[in-house]
Amino acid sequence: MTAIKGRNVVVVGTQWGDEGKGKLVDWLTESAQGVVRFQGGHNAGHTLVINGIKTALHLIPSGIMRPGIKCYIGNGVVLSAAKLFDEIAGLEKVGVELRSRLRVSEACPLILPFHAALDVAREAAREQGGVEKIGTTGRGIGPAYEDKIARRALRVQDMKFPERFARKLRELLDLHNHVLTTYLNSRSFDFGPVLSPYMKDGEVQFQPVYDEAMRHAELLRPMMADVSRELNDAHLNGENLLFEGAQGTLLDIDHGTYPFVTSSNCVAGNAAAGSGVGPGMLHYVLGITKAYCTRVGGGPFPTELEWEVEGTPGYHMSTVGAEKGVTTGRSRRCGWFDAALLKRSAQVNGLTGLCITKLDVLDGLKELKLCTGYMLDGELTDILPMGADDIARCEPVYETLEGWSDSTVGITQYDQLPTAARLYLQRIEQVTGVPIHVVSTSPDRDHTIMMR
Ligand code: 2SA
Ligand code: MG
Repeated sequence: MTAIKGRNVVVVGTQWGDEGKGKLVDWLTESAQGVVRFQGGHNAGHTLVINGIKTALHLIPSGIMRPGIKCYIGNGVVLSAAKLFDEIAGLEKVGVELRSRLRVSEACPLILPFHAALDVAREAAREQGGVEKIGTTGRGIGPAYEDKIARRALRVQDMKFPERFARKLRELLDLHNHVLTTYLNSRSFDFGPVLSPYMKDGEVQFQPVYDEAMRHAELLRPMMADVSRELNDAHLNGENLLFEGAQGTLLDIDHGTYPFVTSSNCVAGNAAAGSGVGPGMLHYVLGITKAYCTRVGGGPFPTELEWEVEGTPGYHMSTVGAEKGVTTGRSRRCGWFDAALLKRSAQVNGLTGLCITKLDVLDGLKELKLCTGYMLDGELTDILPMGADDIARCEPVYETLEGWSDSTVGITQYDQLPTAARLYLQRIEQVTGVPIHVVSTSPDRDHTIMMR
């Protein structure tokens, strides 16, 4: 697999997240010395199965499960120190030694307790106002990025200077308490456990937020780093780096189904900006693509199927594929493979190759549909249009392909796949114009087909 291994690789999700990036990142770390997260926060959820043991990661790069690999949290990530230390504690409990291997950019904006409250309040306000919810994970991701873009965020580096931290926190609380009080007064809304430890007299209090942050600051200090410099040095030393995308291309703030998106750029180009390296350091872009489509949260999904009714193909995908969110446990919506969507993804990421995951979930379906384009305003288009409003008006155009009844679980050789499965994969390559380099036939690390 020299086409992928031996160079700096970016791994991105090409649909709405949950394509199985974690397994591939973990597998690719065999030949990498460093794994880098460059966007998102603890809204991500990667499941890894190693030696039959399931581990869920949210914030820490998947490479952490392999001894000796360095893991970097780049400047593009919004960091909840509280969640980071929860995750560290969980990993240490199962014997993963990591503190000396984890490097956190000093330029990461912080997610503080009131960000989650604002996130939850905004969603509730949408619902009460009769507007479709975004379906966020409620982790405070959007409000934290808002503070970053508005140039008022507290960053990891501020934690090193208590007075500076206190001054900036007071300014931030002035603003956000005003917003939160408005939400509280204008609607019967209960922030419940999200904020209760920090609230008094209807306001978020400075002291508990500050005290907690300072406790975390001390723990975080040994991991604080100039990640940009360390990555550039690692590259000069001939190390291979793996950039691990979170969420998926259609959740990208610019290129996704806006406004039903997350608040960061999930596309491959952000691996550079979100970690502090130049685009010339990114050599190969692997697009992880589920053999069908899923989405959690609101927003348009052209090939969505009925997935709650027993006996339907959507129900088959949902149950056989165990389609539940790793972070929030929400059920994922399911639908047919959308090659026109993948075409958009291939374009905005500059994909070098595809990895098709969960092919085995389709075992046993009599026939499969594959979306090759849409009818929009009476015209045929072969690529997903931009933004939720136009995407919601698309009528998918399908081709029907034969399914297969044999099990593909655990197959590691391409020529052992049923003929119909091979034809399905070939058709995906033809329509999208991107070669398939890897096929995954179960969550297990070893159940992987290398194409070239
Ligand atoms: P947010 O919280 O502001 O990022 O939510 C905005 C939209 O982004 C979607 N989103 C996700 N979609 C799929 N997987 C995600 N991570 C978890 C996982 C999700 C989970 O990997 O399983 O456990 O529920 C993720 N994170 C954000 C979200 O659904 C909104 O549509
Ligand atoms: Mg996930």
